Amino acid sequence: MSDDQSTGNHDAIEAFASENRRFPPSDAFKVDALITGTELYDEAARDDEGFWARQASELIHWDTEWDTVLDWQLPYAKWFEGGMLNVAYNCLDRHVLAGRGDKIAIHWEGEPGDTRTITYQDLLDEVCRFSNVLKDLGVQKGDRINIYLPMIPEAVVAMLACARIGAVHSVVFGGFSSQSLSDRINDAEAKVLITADGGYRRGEVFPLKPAADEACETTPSIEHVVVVKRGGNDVMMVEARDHWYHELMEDVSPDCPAQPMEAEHLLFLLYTSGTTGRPKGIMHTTGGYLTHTTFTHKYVFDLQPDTDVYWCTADVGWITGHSYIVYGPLSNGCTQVMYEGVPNHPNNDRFWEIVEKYGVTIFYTAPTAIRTFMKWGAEEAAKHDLSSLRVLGTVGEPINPEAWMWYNEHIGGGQCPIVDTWWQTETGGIMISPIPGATTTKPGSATFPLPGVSAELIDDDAQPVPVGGGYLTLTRPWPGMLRGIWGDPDRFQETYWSRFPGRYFAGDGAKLDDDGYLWLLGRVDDVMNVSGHRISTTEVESALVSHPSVAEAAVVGANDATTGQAVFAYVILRGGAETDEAELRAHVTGEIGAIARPKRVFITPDLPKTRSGKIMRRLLRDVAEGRNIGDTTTLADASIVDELQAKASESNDG
Ligand code: 7RM
Repeated sequence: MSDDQSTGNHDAIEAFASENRRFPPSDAFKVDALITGTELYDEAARDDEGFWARQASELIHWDTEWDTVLDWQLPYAKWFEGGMLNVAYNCLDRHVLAGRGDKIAIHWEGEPGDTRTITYQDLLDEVCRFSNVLKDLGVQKGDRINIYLPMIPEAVVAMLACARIGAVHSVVFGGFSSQSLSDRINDAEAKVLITADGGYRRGEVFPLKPAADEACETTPSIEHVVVVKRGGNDVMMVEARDHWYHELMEDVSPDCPAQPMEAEHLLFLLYTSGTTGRPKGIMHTTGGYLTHTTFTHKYVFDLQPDTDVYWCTADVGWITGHSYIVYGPLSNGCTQVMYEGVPNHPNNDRFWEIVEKYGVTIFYTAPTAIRTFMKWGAEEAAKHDLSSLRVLGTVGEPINPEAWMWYNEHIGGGQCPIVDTWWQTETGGIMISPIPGATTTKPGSATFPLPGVSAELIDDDAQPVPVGGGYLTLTRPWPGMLRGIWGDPDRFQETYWSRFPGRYFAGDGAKLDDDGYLWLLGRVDDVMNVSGHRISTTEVESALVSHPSVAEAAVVGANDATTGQAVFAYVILRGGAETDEAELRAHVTGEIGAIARPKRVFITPDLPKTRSGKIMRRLLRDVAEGRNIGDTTTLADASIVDELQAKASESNDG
């Protein structure tokens, strides 16, 4: 810990760890890189609106030019008003019209090993037909459509068909329960539900249609259910309400011209769970969102459209799937891989087999996946030729420096820049990230705001923090920003704009180091207070993961009579590795200092995670404080909490 970091009186979070390894872009990478200098940053710093306007006109096809770039009535932004465009046209038609209809849009790989190769022409035809199907079912511009599908190409088709006709999609991740689905349908008052019989996961068919049926018992707005056949499992079809996708698609016209939409036309709702109460329907609109996702997908991944094979491992049910499987990549006309299943079916090397098979060049995944690969051991990746890879990305949580180093060495072969991309469902697209040909990276830092993004770290009194810990805020509107919460303007104002007037704040802590690099420190609710020190769970977790035996760690602050809170750690070991509680406590003391030494360290086979893979520290806090666990509905595997509770009580007795 350096002394200069304790000088601020209002440090929201104290910053402890320091990381001095640096990775400048290699000369070999810079030769063909899109950006190697500061030109975009300089341009945007002079005039951010002008910068975004240039991106919008260069990257997007507009049927009608806009009149005003930005109308900013805090907290409501309107981008490119007066402009008209169609998102599906930008993702499909324009590539086909430019002679790239035979280019592969999607190499789809089913979990059982079946594959589909889909060109831009194929995708356009399928989207046009399904647009006509929706119209025949009575869907009109502005109507809400729910999508509850596995990771199959029809999910992309359904989203783009909605965009083509101006319907608003609301995708619900296939792992959510019927209750979550019906809550989301009812909040949006959706008219049509698009689902499947089932999909493949871990070698088995997981049924979706029964959950959809159950949801529809309490969703009066649903008029039609369209069912894609994928799992082959038996399903019940309700007369007049339910229709097979393949039957509807049989005799429908493939002709459906794209209708231009207003730049601020609602493109989709995506529900995200708040800290309390019911989920929020985050609203994203057309022109700004497409500009933001197209720009960031191109420059953050240094996209070379003629040669790259891009793979984002997210599910389309999350914002990462929306922005970086569907809209950004297809708008940029690139070739991508889409995979249906889990990373360990049939074996732990499935991802690396896919990278080798398709020659993936850009790979984008989550820290939780990387830490799982660490646990499985580097030999899984070593079984395959990964030399096609040239850019690696991460998103979803802070990446611990040692997980970053492992990714760099064992997946990137020491050759690939890593882009650690910070953003949120609410931001629509990437906000803070390296640009791979231009930015010297440090393991664990998301580095700097992208050109056109204004981020500022502040303390409790909203004073800027030049060095050290603080709250991450955004001070200027950006094109992909959320336009509100569906049906709840007060909650929009309250959640994001009230804590620091005039600024957007969605709950993350961060620190700035002496070189101006940003380090995300997790949600501010996850900050611990030990003897009056505000310690980030992320930093203690990273200290634990820097021990050679540790693959993954989750840290929480639990009530403690003497220190206010005490540090409790839950640790997953790397395959075959051994260590014990005393050694790990000592290791944290060595890395950070005695102030962060865990009171207890529990070695566990698993950790409670949300369905999108984020560690649920709230549940661990409940376990550590001996409370019974209440709501586990958003948990991926609820049984792990029971195991941890058993472990906690055993060790307390002993
Ligand atoms: C894209 C996505 C948003 C929250 C966000 C952070 C955390 C995401 C990073 C990260 C550190 C990153 N949308 N987060 N990316 N933290 N470094 N690169 O994940 O709405 O589901 O979550 O995720 O806390 O606020 S999200």
